[in-house]
Amino acid sequence: MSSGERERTFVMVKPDAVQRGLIGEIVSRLESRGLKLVGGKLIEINRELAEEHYAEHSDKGFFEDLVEFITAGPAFAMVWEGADVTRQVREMMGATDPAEAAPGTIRGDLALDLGRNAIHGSDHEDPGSNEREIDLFFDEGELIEYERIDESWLYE
Ligand code: D4T
Repeated sequence: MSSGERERTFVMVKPDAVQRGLIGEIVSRLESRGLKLVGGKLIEINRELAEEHYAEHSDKGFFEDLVEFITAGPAFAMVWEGADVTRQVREMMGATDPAEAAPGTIRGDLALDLGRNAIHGSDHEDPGSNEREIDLFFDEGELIEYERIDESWLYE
């Protein structure tokens, strides 16, 4: 492997994008990049889980709307593996506010509004957030270790 350490990150298709039929589009982008899906499930996030996941925002004015939104319908939770994957997924997601997200990014192509921004990914600038979020949403037995057949063509 030539660049970056192989790691895992937590990614979630948010309820807006599930309702808009975008699970496949979002999974496809990550899959085509060469990232490896090691866990995935459709979930209904309850209030307790939402408050824990967004604990860092509990004192913000938008917190109540955020919790309401993320609990409003099913979300698709995933764990992806790859070189430098947490940062790479954040780059692919684009800016938090879709209005500011560059074309070509997931939010820049698929969303318009800050409160409906389609996707969540662990923060690469917050060390340990990927492992923390994976633990919050997945049991160890739900994650599968395997080799993708194209790995020797993806990594030098
Ligand atoms: P998430 O965590 O949802 O992937 O988004 P980001 O990591 O890109 O951004 P964030 O934690 O700063 O914000 C979490 C979530 O809150 C919504 N939000 C954010 C909002 O509704 N109003 C706001 O003013 C901000 C800053 C959008 C994402």
